[in-house]
This record gives sequence, structure tokens and C-alpha cells, in this order.
Amino acid sequence: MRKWIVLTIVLLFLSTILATSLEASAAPASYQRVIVRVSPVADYNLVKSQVIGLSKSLGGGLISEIPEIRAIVVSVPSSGVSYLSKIKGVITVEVDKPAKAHGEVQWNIYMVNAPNVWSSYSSSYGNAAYGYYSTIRVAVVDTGIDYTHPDLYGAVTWCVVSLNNGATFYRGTNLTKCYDNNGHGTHVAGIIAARLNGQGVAGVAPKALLYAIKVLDASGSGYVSDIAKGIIEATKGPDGTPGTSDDADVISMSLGSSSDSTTLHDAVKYAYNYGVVLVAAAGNEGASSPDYPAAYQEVIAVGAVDSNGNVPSWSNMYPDVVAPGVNILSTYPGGKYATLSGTSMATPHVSAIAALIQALRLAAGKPKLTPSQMYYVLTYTADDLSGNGYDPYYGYGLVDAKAAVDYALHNI
Ligand SMILES: [Ca+2]
Ligand SMILES: [Ca+2]
Repeated sequence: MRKWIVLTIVLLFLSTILATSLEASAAPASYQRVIVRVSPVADYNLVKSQVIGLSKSLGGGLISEIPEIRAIVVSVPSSGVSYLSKIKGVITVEVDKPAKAHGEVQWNIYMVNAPNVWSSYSSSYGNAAYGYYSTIRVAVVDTGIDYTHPDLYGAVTWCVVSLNNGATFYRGTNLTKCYDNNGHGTHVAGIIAARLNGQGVAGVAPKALLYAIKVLDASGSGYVSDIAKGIIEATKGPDGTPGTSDDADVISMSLGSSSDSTTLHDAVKYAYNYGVVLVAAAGNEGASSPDYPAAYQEVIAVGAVDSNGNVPSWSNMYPDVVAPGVNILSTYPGGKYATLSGTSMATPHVSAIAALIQALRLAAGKPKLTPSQMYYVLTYTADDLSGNGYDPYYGYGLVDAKAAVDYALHNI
């Protein structure tokens, strides 16, 4: 049987795998910023003058202070920390960590306007504003997920493996079965749900929960039958029964082929008819139409744009919407991070917005949107970058999480 090749094969030519830690941008080695905390029973101004004096004598000095909490920020050589801590009235000397969280929320997450959802709705709806709701799950149909990655800690709750025409099959909570030995699935998962934890990167829905549906092998390819099986298992969820609360709510498919398949289409219809929102990559061949399954009318087809809002020449035409897909930093197996490009990276942005919408709808006491309502909301609220309405390159435009959530909560 013909194998379908995951889009990562193309992506590897487009991508630079940095596999680097984000902590590379550290403070200068010789001097460091430290926060000196002053005892509540000490004379703050006296201690402050001693702290500044000592810092200056060591070649450093005052950077700032927060008198309300009796904190003084100074620069000193590393060796100066122990001297500062010996000043009478100083209770702790804490290294003022270089802003590792700076850049945790990458440009692509801002480009789809996700942080505006978090800040606007967390006071009313709590974690639903970040994509968490007890029954909401996003199924990542891909190469598996490195569920041990610190930025995906706790995100994956269930796993399915369907490989080699079903010869390798597993469904359950032994997540090691769905370990990602390719990297593609972990990268996709991070774009959806990397944690907002002050390290690494953050996803569009940084508290969303995921099902790892491994249907592509280490080389990034899989059979049609396995992809179809994965879609159906995700739809049924852990209880094995479709139409119950543990079903996947969104199925994210960063995979595709230029060939149609009635088997794949029937699996897509099965999920759609149980209310699952299906999102797939338009493909990276520069073709005049999306790949399958993105091309099916039940599926939201996602094309790529770069950080300037331009559509790269390889992003297949006639997507429904576009999302960032060029030089996207996300999680990679082994606790690493990588920069990849492709409609594979654009797709999970849209899947995660769908999860934000469904979680917030439930938190607001409303039913989930149907797949056709979701299609309407995402396309209607998209930012028409071309200015000409629907067009073959941008579809309806760049997805806008805040506009979509606003519309889904207030107009439906
Ligand atoms: Ca993070
Ligand atoms: Ca179920």
C-alpha cells in the first residue's frame, strides 16, 4: 500500500534545526545583577547606603530599588555576593535572573492574538482562557509527543499508536508508547500547548490537554489506514465510545498527501459527525490546491505566512485560513527547542484557537460550537491581510484568536 509522507520531509529542507537552549542569552559572566532584600526590622536607608557603597567599591553599583518590598538591585562581581550577604540587615541576596521568560511568548503567538485572549478572559473564566477545561482535548495526529519535555509537562493525558497498517496498535495511558522519535509531533504539540512557565516557549493554548495519536513513524510517514484509525480512535477517546465527553474535541493534522482517499475521507466524516473540529495542513508543495485531508470540506485547511504576513511560495493555494508557519520556535524531543517551517507549523495555531473557543464556551455555560460553526467563526473573524476578501493565497486571512473568541462568546 502506498505510504503517505508527512510534511516534515519537505520541511527539513526549509528548516534550520537549532536544537538550542533558550537560555543561551545569559547575563555577562563577570558582573551579575543581584536583588538584596533588607530585613523588616533594619533601617532600610542605612542598609541601602551600605549595599550601594560595597557594590561601588567592587566596581558595580545601584541598578534600581523596590522600596515597597525592601529590595535593592545592584550589580556586583560574582565574588561580591558573599560580601553583600554579610551586611547587617541583609536577609537574602538573590541573583536577578536574566529575563529567561522574555521571549517565552514568541512572535507567532502574538501574531494570532492569543495573549489577548489570556489576559481578557482569565479573570472571568480562569484556566479556560488558556485552553484548559476538564473535558476539552486536542488530538495531535502525528509522530507522537515527547511528553517528558519540561515545557509539555502534564499536557499529554492519553495515547494511541497505529502503525504498519495496524500491526502495531496501542491505546491507553502508557505514554511511553507514543514517544516521538522523529520530532515533528513534539514541535506541533508545543505550538498548541507549551506551558506558560517562565521557560522555553509558550503555546497558543498553554494549559490545553492533548491526546498523542501516533500514526507516523520515525521517518515521518504512515499508512492511510493508520491515519484513518487514529482519527477514529481520537474521536472515541479513552472510553472507546464516540459521542461522550472524553472524545477529542479538536483533531490537529500536520500531515497530508496530494492523493484523495475515500478511506481517509470516511474517517474524517466520522469525526465531523460526532462534532469534532478537524484542522489540517494545506501542504508545502506550492500546489494549486490543498493536500488531503485539508482539502475535504469537513476540514479547516491552513496555509502559512511569515512574520511579515507574506505567504511563502511553498504554501499550497486555496487554504481556508493562514497562520504563522515560517521559522517557528517550539519544543523538540529531549528537552530541546527547534525552529521549523511549514504548513505543519501553521496548523496547530488554528487547532489551539479552536480549543480556546471550546473551553471558553463551556466555561461560559454554552455548548461547544459545531464544526460548521467553528469554520464560520474562524473564517469570519480572520484578518484579511490581502485586503481583497477571500483569495487563493490567504483564504479568508490570518486567524485572530481574540476576535474569534469574542465572536464565539458574544454572537453565537
Ligand atoms: Ca514555557
Ligand atoms: Ca468517548
